[in-house]
Amino acid sequence: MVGRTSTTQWNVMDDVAPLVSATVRQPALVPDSCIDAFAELGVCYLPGAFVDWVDPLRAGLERMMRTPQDFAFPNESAAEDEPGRFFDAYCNWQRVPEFLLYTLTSSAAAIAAQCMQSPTAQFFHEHVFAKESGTEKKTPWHHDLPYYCVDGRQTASVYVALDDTDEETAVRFLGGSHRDGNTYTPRRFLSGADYPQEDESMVSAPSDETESPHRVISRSLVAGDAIVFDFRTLHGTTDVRIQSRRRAFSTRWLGEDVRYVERPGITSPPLGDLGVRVGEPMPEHLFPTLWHTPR
Ligand SMILES: O=C(O)CCC(=O)C(=O)O
Repeated sequence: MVGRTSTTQWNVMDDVAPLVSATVRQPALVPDSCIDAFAELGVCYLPGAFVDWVDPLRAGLERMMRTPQDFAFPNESAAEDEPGRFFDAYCNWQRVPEFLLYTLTSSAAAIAAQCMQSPTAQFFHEHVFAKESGTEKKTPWHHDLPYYCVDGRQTASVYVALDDTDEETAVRFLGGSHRDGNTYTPRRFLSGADYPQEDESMVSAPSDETESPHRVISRSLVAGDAIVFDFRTLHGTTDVRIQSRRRAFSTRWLGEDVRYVERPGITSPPLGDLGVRVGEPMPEHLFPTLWHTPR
């Protein structure tokens, strides 16, 4: 079965505040060079930042991949006649103990706040990706912001490689695309096609990196390396065959200026019933602020 197969309820807890106040996040000091690259290019690399988290995050992901129907928003994006497996799923952080622990105690929140240059980092959700050995399916070029029911300039994904990944098959970025003023139409991972056009102001992302005026940024990764990127930075992959499975765990963070928006199409995740009004911050009981920069 391909595409989004089934989903369970994502918000298992009514209010995450008690868990947040009972836990402490690890601090981190992001080098200025990384903060500058994030501002300039929309992406920066933190080698080895999450080495200690590789095993627990792999264990959580492994369970999801075995029984995807028990988890929220699972997708299979390699078609039945295509080799390999391209799995992704999101909004399972309340359900998978390893993901919950990482979210509430790791330095991801501190790293996101510094890269976004925001005094706070509010947690949006997590997203896992796995391509099995033999997969040729590319991740289509896209940026994340228009998939989401939020808008703002201070956003960051903290993407942790869970396997060593060569440069040809690692996720790659179009440097500076977060500042080009365009909003790119969301794209389906299975077909690579744009969502039906419901917002006239959006433009189609390049289908190939050679079509873009922006510089391609790509690196090989070692398990535990982190990439931090803006929700507006275009990213994707090649269709080079994956030689050994490559998995990743990404958390999505909102800075101080981010607010709830309604989009003409369906958002991912589809969060239409939050009781929040356009222009308000995302509700804390479900999307907790996990970092306040000490004064
Ligand atoms: O790992 C990949 O191929 C895709 C990652 C991605 O699209 C994301 O983190 O938003």
